[in-house]
Amino acid sequence: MFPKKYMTLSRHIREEERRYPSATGVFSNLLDHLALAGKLIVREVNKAGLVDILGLTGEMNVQGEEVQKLDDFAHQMMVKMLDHSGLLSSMASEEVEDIIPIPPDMQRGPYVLLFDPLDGSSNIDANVSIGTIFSILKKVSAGEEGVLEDCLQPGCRQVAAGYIIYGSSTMLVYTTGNGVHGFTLDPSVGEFLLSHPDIRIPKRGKIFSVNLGNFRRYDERLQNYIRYLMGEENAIGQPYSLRYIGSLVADFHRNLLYGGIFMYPGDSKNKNGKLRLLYEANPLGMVVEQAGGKISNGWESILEIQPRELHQRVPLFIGSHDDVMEAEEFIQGKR
Ligand code: P6P
Repeated sequence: MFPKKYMTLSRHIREEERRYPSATGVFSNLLDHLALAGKLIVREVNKAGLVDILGLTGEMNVQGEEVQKLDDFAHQMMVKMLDHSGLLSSMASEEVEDIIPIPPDMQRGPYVLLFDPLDGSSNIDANVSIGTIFSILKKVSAGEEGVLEDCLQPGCRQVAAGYIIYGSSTMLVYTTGNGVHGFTLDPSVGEFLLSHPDIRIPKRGKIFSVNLGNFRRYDERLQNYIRYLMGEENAIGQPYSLRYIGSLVADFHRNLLYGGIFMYPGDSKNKNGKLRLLYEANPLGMVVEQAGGKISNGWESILEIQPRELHQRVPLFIGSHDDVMEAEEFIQGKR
């Protein structure tokens, strides 16, 4: 049976472009290239258990972590798919310390791409869902070459953002500022098909996601908030369920669809937590706000933060609007 509305990602992007006469096809092409990179990455992720691509390359990335081969592959794939697209003036990746210039013999474009090529990579060997997160900005510096200044823009300046989750199915979720749309990969035809139009996150959830192993390091106000969620005097009159996969894209995606709050707070050991501002918090923040949710560092919207460096970390509270509001009230001593 031929589906009534066989809406592919490419067609959806172009229909979005048509709604905004000032838009150019350049932007559609950028998302097409990202989707292709995602298809090539998932092909390796899906067979990772079958070929000897698992294990460590023995190299270290800028985070001082051993690089898993799939991480490296995903990073290389993103660069190779995008650097000759003629759409970018520069890129930045979790895997590389400095910005990634466009090769001199390749055409530049007006956009900047920041990405985490394979978030959750520590879960690869356990076959847990992992993902690619991307953030797109417009170049702001003068001259043709992309520079660091182009990457260090607040999240509210993003023109698009999203992620590809490699789970029981492969989904691409993106926003260009006109709602959030989810596409599921049909491997039989190699197309991302619109499966979740206009995703809206519930105003309040019943799930909280945090690594309670760090509880002792949290400050007292945050500990009180978590106790409140686990009690029966909270807004839903029953304990919230704890769901924590340990893979940001997977935890975020579940909460986006079901509602809830994901937290990676700062603590007595790491005051800014673990997650990255530019290519983890900001893109997911644009998605969650477009879906009616909220993102915060406990005190302000993360999307207003002026970045100082590519890999800076930020305490992260993200998800249902009322849950994140409540977390802020506890953290700010108003509860
Ligand atoms: P922890 C995965 O390594 C990751 O970067 C995110 O995907 C995830 O949310 C977080 O770290 C989990 O960190 O300290 O709870 O294991």
